[in-house]
Amino acid sequence: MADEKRPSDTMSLAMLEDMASCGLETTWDRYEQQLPMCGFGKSGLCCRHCNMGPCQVNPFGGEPKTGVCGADADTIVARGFLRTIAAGTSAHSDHGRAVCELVVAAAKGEAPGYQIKDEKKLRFIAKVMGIEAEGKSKEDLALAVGEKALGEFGKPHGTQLMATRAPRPRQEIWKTLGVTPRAIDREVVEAMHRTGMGVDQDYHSLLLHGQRVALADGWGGSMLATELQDILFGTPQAVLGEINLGVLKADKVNVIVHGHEPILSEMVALASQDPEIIKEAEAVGAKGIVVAGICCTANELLVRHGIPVAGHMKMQELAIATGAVDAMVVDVQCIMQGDVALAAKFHTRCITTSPKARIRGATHIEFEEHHALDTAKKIIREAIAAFPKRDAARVKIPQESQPAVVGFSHEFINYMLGGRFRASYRPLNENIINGRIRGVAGVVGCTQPKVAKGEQPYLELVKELVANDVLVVETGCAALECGRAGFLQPEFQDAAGPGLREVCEAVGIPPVLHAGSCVDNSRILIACTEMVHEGGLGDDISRLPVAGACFEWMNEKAIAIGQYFVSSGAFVAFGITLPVYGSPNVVKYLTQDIEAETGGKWAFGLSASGMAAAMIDHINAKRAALGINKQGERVLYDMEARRQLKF
Ligand code: SF4
Ligand code: MSK
Repeated sequence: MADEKRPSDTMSLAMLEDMASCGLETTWDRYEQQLPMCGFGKSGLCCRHCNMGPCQVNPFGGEPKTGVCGADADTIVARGFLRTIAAGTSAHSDHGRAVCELVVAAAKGEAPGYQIKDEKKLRFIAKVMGIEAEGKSKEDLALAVGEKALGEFGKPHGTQLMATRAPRPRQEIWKTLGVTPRAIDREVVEAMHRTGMGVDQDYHSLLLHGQRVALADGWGGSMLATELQDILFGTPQAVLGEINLGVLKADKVNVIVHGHEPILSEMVALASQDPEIIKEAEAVGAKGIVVAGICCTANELLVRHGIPVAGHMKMQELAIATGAVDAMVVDVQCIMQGDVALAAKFHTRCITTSPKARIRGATHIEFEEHHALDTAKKIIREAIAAFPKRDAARVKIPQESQPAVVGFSHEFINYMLGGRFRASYRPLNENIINGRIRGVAGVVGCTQPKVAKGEQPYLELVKELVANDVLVVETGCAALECGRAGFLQPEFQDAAGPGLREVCEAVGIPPVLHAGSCVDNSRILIACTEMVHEGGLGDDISRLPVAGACFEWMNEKAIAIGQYFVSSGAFVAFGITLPVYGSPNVVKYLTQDIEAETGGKWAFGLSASGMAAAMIDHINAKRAALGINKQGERVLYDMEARRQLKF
C-alpha cells in the first residue's frame, strides 16, 4: 500500500489488487517484469542506427568510449533525442494531416455528417494563411484552407504559416538560429537522415535540428490539428463533464472511445443518440448507451461536448476490468496492445478503426470518412451484440466520478476574462502585474506505471502551484488525473492562494483550466502569445512569468511538446528522467546553454514538490526581471498542510 501521508489513488489500488487476485495481468506487472531496465537505454547510450552495432558506450568514462563508427556519447545521445522528437512530431502531425483531409472532404460534400461548425475561426485561419475570404462561401473557404493546410506538410519552399502567429521577437530568434520550421514532413525526414549512420555527428547541430522539428510540431502539425478540429467540431467553451470509471453504467451498453483523433469518435457519439440504435440497445435489455472516453480522444469529446471520461492512459486496463465495457474502440496512439489480451478474458470487443493502427486479435472495422456515420453505427452494434454476453457477476464498476468544468480554449479564456464585447487578456495580465496571480503554469502530458501504484504526483504538483497563486492550464492525461480528483471544479478555489482565489471567484473559473488534448498544447502557445500582445509583460514568451511541466511523460510526443515550448522561450520541467544522462554535454546544453539561444530551458528528474519549487522560482525570476516582483515569498506546503486542504 502507498504511504498514507501521500495522496493516494485508493480506487485504482483496490482494482489492481482485485485484478491480481483474479490472475489478470496489467501494465504494472509487465513493468515489474522488465526490471532492472537497461542502463544504456535509460541514459541514451545505446545506438542501433546501423548494422555494425548495436553499440553501447560506457557511461562511466571507461571503454568503450565510442561505437564501432567512432560516434561518441554526445552524438549517440543527441541522435536518440532528435529521433524521439521526430517520432513525436510525426504522431501529432499525421493526426493533423487527417484533420486537414477531412476538412477538404467535408468542404467538397464528400464526408456526409461533417460540417463547418466554427465559421469565425475558419475566416480567422484563412487570414493567417493569406487566403482571401471576402465573398467566399464557407464551403469554398474551407476547401481553400484545407488544401493550403495540407500543403504545410510537404511544400517545397517557405516556412510554416502558423509560425507567423508567434511574437515578432520570437520569430527573429528562430531566424537567427536557423530553426524556423519548413514543411513538416521535410523536417521529420531530415531528422531521420541526419541521425543515420555517418551523417550529422555534432551534438549541437543535431539538437538545433531537434528544435526545428519540434517547432514544426507545435507551430505546425499540432496547431493545424487543433485549429481545423475547432473549425469542424466547434471551438471548446466551458462545459460540464464527468471523469472517472463511475461514468460507466451497469445497466447500459458501454462504449469506450480511446486514442487521439475525434474524427470517428464524434460520429460514435452522434450514432449513440440515434433512436433506432437506442431501440436496438433496449431490445437486448440495456437501458441506453454510454459513450465514454479514455486518453485524448476522451479530452476531445469532453472539452467540446461534456461527454464523460472513464480515465487516462494508465486506466485503460482498469476500464476493461470493470467487466462492463462492451466495446473498446480505438484509433491511434497510447493504445496498449495488452488491452486485446485482457479484453479476451471478458466479453469486451476490442475494435481497431485506423488503417495505421491494427492490433492482432482485435476486430478491425475501418473508419471511412465518406461513410462515417454508418461505420459508427456498425461499431455500436458490435457493442450492443456484446452486451448480453456480459458476466453480471464480474461487473465491478467503482462508484467514483467527479464533475469537471472544462473547455478552456484560449478563445474562451479571452471571453471569460473580458466578456463578449471586450474579450481580452487584459484582466489576466493586470492580475499578474498586480501580483494576485503569480504566474501561469502548463501542466500537461501522460500518466504511466513508472510512478508507484497509488501515487499521484500531478496532484501534489498542482496543489502546490495553485496554493502559490499560480494559475494552472492543463491538457492530456494530466488534466484527467486532476479532473478525477475534483481539481477542475470552481470549488477547488479553496486550495488556491488568496490572490488567485480572489481572481477565480471574480471571474467564476477554477484555478485549473482544462484546455484539451495533447495536440491542444498549441492552444497554450497561442495563449502565451496573446499575453505578450496584450502588453505589460515583455515582448516575447521568454519574458512571461510562465512555466511548463509534465511529470509522468511516457509517449515520444511529450518530448516534442517539451522541446517546442523550450524553443518558444519557456522553462519546462519533466519528471522521471530523460534518456540523455549519458552525455553531460547534452544535459548541459538542454538545461543551461539552450537558454542563451531561446530563453527557455529544460529541467528533469525532479520530485513533484521539487518541480513546483523550480517552476515557482522561475516564475519569480521572470517577475523580478519585469520589475513586478511585489509578490510575497513562496509558500511551501508540507504534507501536513496539504492534508488540511479541502482537496
Ligand atoms: Fe554503432 Fe555507429 Fe552504427 Fe550506431 S551508427 S550502431 S554507434 S557503428
Ligand atoms: S493520451 S500522449 S498518455 S497525454 Fe494524449 Fe495521455 Fe500522453 Fe497519450
